[in-house]
Amino acid sequence: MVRVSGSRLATVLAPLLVLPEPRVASLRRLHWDGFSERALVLFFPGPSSYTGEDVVELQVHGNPLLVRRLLGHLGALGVRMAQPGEFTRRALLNGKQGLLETEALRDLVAAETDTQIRLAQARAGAQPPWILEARRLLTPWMARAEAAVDYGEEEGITLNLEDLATDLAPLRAGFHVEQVRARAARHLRDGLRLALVGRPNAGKSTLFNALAGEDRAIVTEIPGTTRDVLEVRCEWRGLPLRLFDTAGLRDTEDPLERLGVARVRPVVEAADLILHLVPAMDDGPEALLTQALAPFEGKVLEIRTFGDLAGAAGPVISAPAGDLDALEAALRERLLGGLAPDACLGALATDRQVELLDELARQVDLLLGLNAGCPPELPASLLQGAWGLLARLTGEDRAESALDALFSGFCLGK
Ligand SMILES: Nc1nc2c(ncn2[C@@H]2O[C@H](COP(=O)(O)OP(=O)(O)OP(=O)(O)O)[C@@H](O)[C@H]2O)c(=O)[nH]1
Ligand SMILES: [Mg+2]
Repeated sequence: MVRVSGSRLATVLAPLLVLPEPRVASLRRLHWDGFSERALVLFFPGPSSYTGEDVVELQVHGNPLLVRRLLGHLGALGVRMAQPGEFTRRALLNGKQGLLETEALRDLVAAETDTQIRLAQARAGAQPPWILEARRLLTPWMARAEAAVDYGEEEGITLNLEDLATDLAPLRAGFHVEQVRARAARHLRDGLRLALVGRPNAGKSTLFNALAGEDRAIVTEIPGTTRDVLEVRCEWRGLPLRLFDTAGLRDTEDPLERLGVARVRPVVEAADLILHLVPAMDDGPEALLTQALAPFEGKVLEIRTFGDLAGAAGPVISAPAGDLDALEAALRERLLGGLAPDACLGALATDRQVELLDELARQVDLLLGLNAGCPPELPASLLQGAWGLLARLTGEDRAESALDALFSGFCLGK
């Protein structure tokens, strides 16, 4: 399918075809350079089109050479190739969709697992309701703060910070909920990077295969089976995973095994979470391993394998027996703030979004922590700041939109 967007479409394409009735699939014969191609043509007049401009779609036979020739002819007519994402960029600039939606569409195209598709789809719809709610709560307080700054002296208008704190408290609570959801959603969007480490025969490759749902790694009773680092991307119980199987860590003379052990370090460094597998019949983790993992303490999760053979304290699993509930619970706890993947539907998820949300929460925390005696300029600028961050989040950071909303339906009472 060849898609053309722009103004003056009818004029530019006139030598090739007469545009058909809008939004009706029509058969047309296209003639150029001695070719005669029957095409299905769709015309979407602006502004009711994806880009907001006139758009025409030409469905021709899927011969790459034929398509190249058609593109060449379009070029001769004055049409140029679109840059990557340019249709969507125009849609954004022409106000056909917001920035959040555009980011969600980008994620939808890049999604690799079912959960990632569902998360991106949920963000591609309407703006998150908490953003609307935040605007509704902030608007009157911005006006009151402005009034106190501008007319405080002569009119005796003051800002009641206690009322403000009571009124905006739900906002703070809401932001904090969204922060937890957004962190989890970001992890799911990127995929959880899990490194499996442990002594030889701890059951790393067995777990790797079980989570991947396929026999990717060699499993034997011989210690030191795995040497290379293996990576697989998969989704397990709704969790998009990037799994790394590694060589069992031990002091060894075997040169091949030493090479494998040396490769574990970068994997462990890049991981979101290091699963340290310790067989349940062992007294505990080996000193060598505890020492090697000490620098990564914050992201190490100790899991007891061989749960079918022996009991032990802490999360216990058995991949051969299909008993992995403890692992699922631990992953949710450690990486998703205790949330199930579905609980992240509609949450913000990109780095840009999460950073702005964090900044927003900081502003509101500062606002609610102000002392009763402070000058109104302080709350006024924090409120403006919060408003600006919301606008940056949604991509409408034009000053007018803030001002319009601010003064509509509000007067100074004079
Ligand atoms: N009963 C039982 N056997 C297990 C379990 N996990 C792994 N095994 C067995 O233990 C042996 C070693 O398992 P692997 O998965 O190869 O262990 P590994 O940690 O990858 O070992 P290396 O690659 O040598 O470091 C195999 O015979 C597995 O079938 C478990 O939870 N219960
Ligand atoms: Mg192995």
